[in-house]
Amino acid sequence: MRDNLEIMLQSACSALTSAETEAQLREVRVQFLGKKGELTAIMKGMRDLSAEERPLVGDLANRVKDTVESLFEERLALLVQADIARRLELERIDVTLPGRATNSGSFHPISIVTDEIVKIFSGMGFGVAEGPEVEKDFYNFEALNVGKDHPARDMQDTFYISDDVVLRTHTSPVQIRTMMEQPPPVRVLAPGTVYRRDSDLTHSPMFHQIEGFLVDERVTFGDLKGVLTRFLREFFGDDLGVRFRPSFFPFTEPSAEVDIQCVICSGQGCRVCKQTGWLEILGCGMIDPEVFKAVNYDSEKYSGFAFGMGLERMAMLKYGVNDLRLFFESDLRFLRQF
Ligand code: 2U9
Repeated sequence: MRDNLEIMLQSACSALTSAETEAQLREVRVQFLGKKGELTAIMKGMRDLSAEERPLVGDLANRVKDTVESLFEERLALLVQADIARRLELERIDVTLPGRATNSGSFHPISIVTDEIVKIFSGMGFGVAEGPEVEKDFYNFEALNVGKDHPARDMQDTFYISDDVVLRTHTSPVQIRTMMEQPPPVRVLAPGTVYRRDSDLTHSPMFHQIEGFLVDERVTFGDLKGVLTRFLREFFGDDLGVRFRPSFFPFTEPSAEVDIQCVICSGQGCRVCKQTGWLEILGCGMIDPEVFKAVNYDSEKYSGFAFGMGLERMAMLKYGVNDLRLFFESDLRFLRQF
C-alpha cells in the first residue's frame, strides 16, 4: 500500500502540473481524490492491514491527500492568475487613442428662416397651412385671376405636367384651398417649395416661398402696412427703414412692393443695393375681388390682404450670403455655419 500511495502521489503531481486549464485541473483532482478516485480505491486495502500498520499507512494516506490538495490549490491560483493576465492582454484598450468624432446635425438656413418667420406671424395670430406641389391649373392660376391668356403665365415660366396640371409657381394655391374650405375670418401662412423655369446666378428652378393672407370684415391697406412693417422690424431689427411702392399683381388690387433699408450698408449705398440704399423684400396687396368670387367669399362684406416673399432672398440678406447656389449644394462647410 505504501508503494501504491507513493506511486499515486507521483502521478497526481505530474498530472496536476501538466493541467493547462482550470477544468482539466479539477478533473485531475476528482481522478485522484474523488469519492470514486484512486485514493479511495487504495484505501480499500486498509482492512487487510495489521493493527500496527493501519495508523502508519493512514497517516501516510493523509499526508498524500494534503500534498495533492495543496498542489491543487497552488496550481489553481497560478492558472487563475494566468487566465486574468491573458484576458487583460486580450481586452486591452489604448486609452491614449484619440476619440472618434460624431457629427451633430444642424438645420438648413432655409428651415431656420422659415421657422423664424412662422414664429413672428404666429405671434400676430397666423396659423400655417400646406398643400400639394403638383397642382391643378385652377388653384395655381385660374382662381388667382390669372386667366388662360394672361401674360403672367408666360412671365412665370411654368413647368407643365399636363394641360391642366403644373408644378406650383407660388404657394398661393394653398390660400385658395384654405378659403374654399373655411369661411372668414382667416389668418394663414403658407410656406413651401415652388418651381419656375428659371435658372441663372440669381434664379433657381426650385426655391422657397412664404405667402400669407388675412381676411376679415373691414381689413384695410393700413392693416397690411402695420402687419408687414412689424414683421420686417422683428426679423431684421427694430429701427429698420421700410417703404411701400405701388406695383401690380393679378391677384391683388391695389398692390405694392416693399423695400427695406439696405441691411448691408444701413442705407448708405453699396453693391448689394446698387447704390440705392434700399432692397426689395416682398410683394403684397389687397386681395382682388375676382379672387373672392372664385372662392365664394362675399367681397361686399369681407376684405383682406396678402403678401409673398422668397425665402432664399430673406436668408441671403439675414446671413450675408452672396451666392444663391449655396442653398442647394448641400456643402457641409456651408451648412455647418448655421
Ligand atoms: C391669394 C391672394 C393673393 C400673394 C402675393 C406677392 C404679392 C409677391 C413674390 C415675392 C417674391 C413671390 O417669391 S417671390 O417671387 N410674391 O410679390 N405675393 S401678393 O398674393 C395672394 C396670394 C394668395 C389667394
